Amino acid sequence: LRSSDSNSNKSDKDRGVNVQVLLRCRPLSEDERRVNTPVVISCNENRREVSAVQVVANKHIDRTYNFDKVFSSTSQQSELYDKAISPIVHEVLEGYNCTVFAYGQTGTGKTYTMEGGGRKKNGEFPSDAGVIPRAVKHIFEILEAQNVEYNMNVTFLELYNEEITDLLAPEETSKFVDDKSKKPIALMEDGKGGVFVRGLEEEIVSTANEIYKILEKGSAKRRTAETLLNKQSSRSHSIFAITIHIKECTPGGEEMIKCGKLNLVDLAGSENISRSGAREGRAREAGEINKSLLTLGRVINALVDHSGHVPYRDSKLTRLLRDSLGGKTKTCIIATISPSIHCVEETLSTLDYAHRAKNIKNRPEINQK
Ligand code: ADP
Ligand code: ZZD
Repeated sequence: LRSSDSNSNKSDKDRGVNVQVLLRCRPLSEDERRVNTPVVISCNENRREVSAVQVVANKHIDRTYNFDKVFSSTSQQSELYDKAISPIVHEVLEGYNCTVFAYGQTGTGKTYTMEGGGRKKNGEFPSDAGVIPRAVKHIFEILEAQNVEYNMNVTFLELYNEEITDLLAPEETSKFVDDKSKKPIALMEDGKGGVFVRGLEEEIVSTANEIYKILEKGSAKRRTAETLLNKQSSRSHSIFAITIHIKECTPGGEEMIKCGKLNLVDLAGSENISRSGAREGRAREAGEINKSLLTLGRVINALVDHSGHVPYRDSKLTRLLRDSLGGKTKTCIIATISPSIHCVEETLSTLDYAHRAKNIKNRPEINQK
């Protein structure tokens, strides 16, 4: 079910469009290769299949899953961007809201995929730049080629232990001074079934370089907060969002504003979430249950099973991204896995989770004024 002119196509609206689920397997690390770590994952990109071999009681159990796209361990950042994200950016510029989630166990490449490893040296675009810097670059390239009037703003936040940190907020001069001008961050209902983050810094931007500077600022703030508050970065979610308003003239000479928003979400590590939902035992005792990640799983289950109540309100992540899960946003999930035998249990859990998420249906709509 695909259509580029979804605006005039009723079937999308009636039946809904499935959340797109992609699978990416990272390569073995140098250390893993050095000790000859066995690989248990094989990807077939053309058949869009991934298989995991598990040895149980001396028997090889082979499990195969299908996804909308599969990226093997040799896949490059540019390839993932061109095949999976570039079409999404075009939809954002047509006026859709789109969300990309990275989901997977810690160490499987969520941040590598979303942000990338590269830093900008001598102004060159790093070849291992991830989805965020590539989307930023691409959006400006398209807008500049179109010669349209637009304005744009970005937000960047982190969610840790159900607390929101604004990664773009100016440095607090002192934690010990009661600064009346400091706006507290809070999630507010907008009265139309949505939520917004009150007090969140929205930076107005007009060039890709400005956004890179903002990313730099955000990353620095994230690192400081991690050190200062002893945060474990694998337990935080980060959301970078770009909102674009484009002014267009209809052939009849009327002015029209199209508005698209792109949410790029790097989720907390999934290792404490079991295949059935909550992980009992060790993780729970250690207080390692991530409420937002658990609720995300429950929301997905409720949507897929049509089991009535969908517990969006139970966590900040699902309140913030409610529209991406069964709403009017186009959503893509990138599930990341390791090829190593040592991760096979978590990998199967990720594959099951991601495969189930394929059944979520959204009803995307263009925002137009
Ligand atoms: P996560 O965010 O899921 O915890 P990271 O993005 O930090 O994982 O990745 C863990 C390590 O693996 C990093 O050193 C990263 O550079 C490397 N890595 C992840 N995915 C890839 C990939 N597709 N190609 C090359 N290196 C990768
Ligand atoms: N993953 C790196 C940042 C980190 O954890 O520090 S890579 C990209 C998206 C969101 C935030 C940062 C980046 C990143 C970067 C690196 C160094 C300084 C600022 C920003 C990046 C990577 C490639 C191109 C542009 C930005």
